This record gives sequence, C-alpha cells and structure tokens, in this order.
Amino acid sequence: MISLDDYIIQNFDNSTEDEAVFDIIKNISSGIIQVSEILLGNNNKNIFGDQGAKNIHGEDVQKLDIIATDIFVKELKKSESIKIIGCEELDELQFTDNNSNLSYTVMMDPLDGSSNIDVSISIGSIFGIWKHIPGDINSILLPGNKIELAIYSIYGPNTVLVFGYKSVVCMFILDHFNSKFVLYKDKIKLPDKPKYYSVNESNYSTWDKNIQEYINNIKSNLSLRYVGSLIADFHRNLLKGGVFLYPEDTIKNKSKLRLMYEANPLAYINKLCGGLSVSNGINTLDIIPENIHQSVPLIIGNASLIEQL
Ligand code: P6P
Repeated sequence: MISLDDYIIQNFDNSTEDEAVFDIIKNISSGIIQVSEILLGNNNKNIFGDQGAKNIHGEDVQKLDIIATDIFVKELKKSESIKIIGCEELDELQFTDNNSNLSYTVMMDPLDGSSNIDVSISIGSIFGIWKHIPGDINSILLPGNKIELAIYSIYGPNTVLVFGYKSVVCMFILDHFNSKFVLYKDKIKLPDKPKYYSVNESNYSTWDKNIQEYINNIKSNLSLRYVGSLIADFHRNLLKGGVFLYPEDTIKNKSKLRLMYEANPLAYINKLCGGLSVSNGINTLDIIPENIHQSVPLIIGNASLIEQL
C-alpha cells in the first residue's frame, strides 16, 4: 500500500507551488494524527465535556475544540507559506511571521461535530486553503471557486484523510501502528445512483416550501441517514451517493453552517467528485464572502439530485 508521502512524491511535480502544498498537507496530516491519538488515548476523561466558554457563534466550546485548535495552529505555522489562519474557534484572523514568497490563507473548522465527542459518533476537521497576494487585503476572503486545496479528516472507526487538489480527490486511512496514512482510493467520483439523503427533519416547519416539497419528493427513492456531524454525513454521501441539506431557518432568517471553513472546502471536494452544491439557489463556490464566520444554507451532493431542486 502506498503512503501519503509516496503518493504525493509520485503525483505532484516539484514546482514551488506543489512543494508548498505538499508541506501543508504533511503538517495538517500530522495534526490529524495527534488529534486521532488523543481521541483513542487512555486519557479521554480529560477531553470530554464543555470547556466552559462560548465561541463567536454562541456555541458551547468543547475541550477538544480548543485542544484541536492549538494542535492545528501549531502545525500550520510550521508551513513557511502559510500567512493567514482563520478558525471557527478564533474570533479574529491569525497572521504568521512566515516570509516565503508564496502565500496561503487557511480557513479551518478544527473539530466539526463536537457535540458528538462524548457519544462516540464520528467527528472531523475541515480545511480550505487559498492563495493570498501579500499586502492585498482583498485577497484574504476569496470565494470557494478560488480554493487551491481542501482537506478533511474523519475520526471514526478509522481515521480518514481526504484531500482535493488540482482535479483529484484522494482518500487515505491511518495505519495507527506505524502512524502513517496509506492510500485507500484516488480519483474519487460520486456514484451515479445516490443512496441517501441527510437532513434534520425536525426543522421541517422552518424551511422554504420548495425545500419541503423537494424533501417530500426525494425521500421515496432514498434512505435517511443523519448523524449530526456535517463531515461524517458528507463523507458517507460522497462515497455512497446522496444529498446533505442544512436549509435556512426562514422563521429566524438564519443559517447554521459556515461558508469559509465548512461549506466551501466540502463544496470544492464535492465538485471535483462530479457533484454540485447550492446555497440560496446559487452555486456555493460562487458566493463572495463578507466575513470569515458568515453562515449559509447548504445543499450538497450528487448533481442529479441538486438539479431536481
Ligand atoms: P443540528 C455540528 O455542530 C454541526 O455544526 C454540523 O457538523 C452538523 O451537520 C450540524 O451542526 C448539526 O446541527 O441542528 O442538526 O444538530
């Protein structure tokens, strides 16, 4: 089985860009291994539960949210090309003192699905990486269609790393004994025949009527699977085919999922696998961001299912 490092060496060229991206993937993969080992370790009692604070979105911060944030910020700063870090758990952008001529911005959700930590349901980490023009403030918040690299991990029955770069999506599984990722599948594409739909149906009354009709129509041909971790629901649907929805609450006029570090990286990977993602009727990847923590409705999965909407 081919390791992550060997796969990259064999498939990336030795351009300065590919070398910078390789370095970012390696440092993020190191952070994923550290988070995975904490979850599997025997000191779990220290990582469960609330940290006692609330994040910018008013959500209870879990202890592991902070642990994961610290791990990934430390690892990202090792990459000379990373200049700016945005994070769900950090109110403001962090600027590194790296001084390479290539410059990247990382937007991350260090631990998605943290309400599932203490009930042993899969959680994960999500990263979107954009090129940044030093000194150009307008190149910090870019739309998802400008993403250079997207990565996510799943901490579940096994630890998975998926990245999308140039036109390819690859999946690796962690060999815990040797602490290295090995290739499971590359050139991943959504299956033609979707199997699942994923949505919190308890919110039905808050949805736009078009969404209500859409769900009523698709449910007869699909099975419902919803675990409450975006990353786990998305990953299952990417491999088996399906659609995930977190529609806008039209009564409170608010959406839950974050554009920059949840919707965009997954919409980018989904697109490379032949899928489609929409938010309020437009392609998620085309949304011009207004701030790092903005929320959007998200409907993402097989293009054939999204086009029905
Ligand atoms: P609800 C986890 O907190 C999260 O942000 C996503 O990972 C997940 O899809 C969603 O919230 C679940 O939200 O309202 O269905 O519990």
